[in-house]
Amino acid sequence: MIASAAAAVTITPSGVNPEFAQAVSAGLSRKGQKTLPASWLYDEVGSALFEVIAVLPEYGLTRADGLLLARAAAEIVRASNHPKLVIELGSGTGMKTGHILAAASRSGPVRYLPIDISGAALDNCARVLDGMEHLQIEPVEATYLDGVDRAIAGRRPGEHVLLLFLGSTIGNFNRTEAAVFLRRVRKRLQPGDFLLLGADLVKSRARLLSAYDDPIGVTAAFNLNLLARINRELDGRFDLAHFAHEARYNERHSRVEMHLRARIAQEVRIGELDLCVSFARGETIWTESSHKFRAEEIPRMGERTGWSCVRQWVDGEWGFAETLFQTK
Ligand code: AVI
Repeated sequence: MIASAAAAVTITPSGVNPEFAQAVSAGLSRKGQKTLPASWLYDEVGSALFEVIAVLPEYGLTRADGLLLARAAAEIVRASNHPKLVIELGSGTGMKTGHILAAASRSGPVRYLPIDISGAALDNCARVLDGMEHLQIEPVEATYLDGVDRAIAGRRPGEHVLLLFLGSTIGNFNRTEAAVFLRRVRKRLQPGDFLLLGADLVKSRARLLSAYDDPIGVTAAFNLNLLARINRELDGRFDLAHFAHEARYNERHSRVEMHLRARIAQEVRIGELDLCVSFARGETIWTESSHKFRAEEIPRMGERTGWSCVRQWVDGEWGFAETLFQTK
């Protein structure tokens, strides 16, 4: 059963999302390294491209996450005391979560509240899971923390929460931001609630670089779509042929960085921002970081932010971990 969703994004009369406009203006006006926040990679086109990335042979992350969840679902549900309220940060396609929900609803009704800023992603997720027996789906269209507040507000007496944060989205925060985020999530929950955190593990540079710079160019399109989105939504004049996708492995920070490199010196006008941005040849816009973890680092990160580690499941083939935490 699918319950209602509410809009979260404010659009001005000109059709411009002011938060996107502000992020682009701030990131491209910076002195030094230009940046664009990774969260803006996911418009309708970007989300569709990410779904293709997830099935590329070179990008094992999503497959490893799904396989681990399929294998460990019954254990996860048992170790989290058979939750009746499952909340997910990001709705994904609902496929991976289906394993957990199927195991949880085996012993009776379960309410599932996926939280996503994208109404389209929530619709897809609901479509994939609709019809599962004993499952009530209540999508929440919101940013993560606002969504948790709203989801928790509807908690029924005696219900404890299993909060899912899968797919290594935690890796798209830097390590400090990740700790702040985990602490903020913890503050919203109660003793006896659980968090299942999926995180990609450190692996060879070669493996990581081919995952983030695949030979058929899907990840390049995913990255370049951010400039195309600026053209579409903010009357930008980026010539995409003048930028190249670049994936770098930063060993010191154990992270893959995505950049867009200017192939030539150029000036780009963005009409809605009344802004002209200059690029030197070779200069980059840093669009995303994907941090990679050592398995033993993840329980420590939780312990420092108000969580106790209950158990960890590791996929050794690709290198991915699901870690179950309980509130301290
Ligand atoms: C969503 N996130 C965990 C993906 C990642 O691996 O950081 C996004 C992605 N970027 C490039 N490829 C996939």
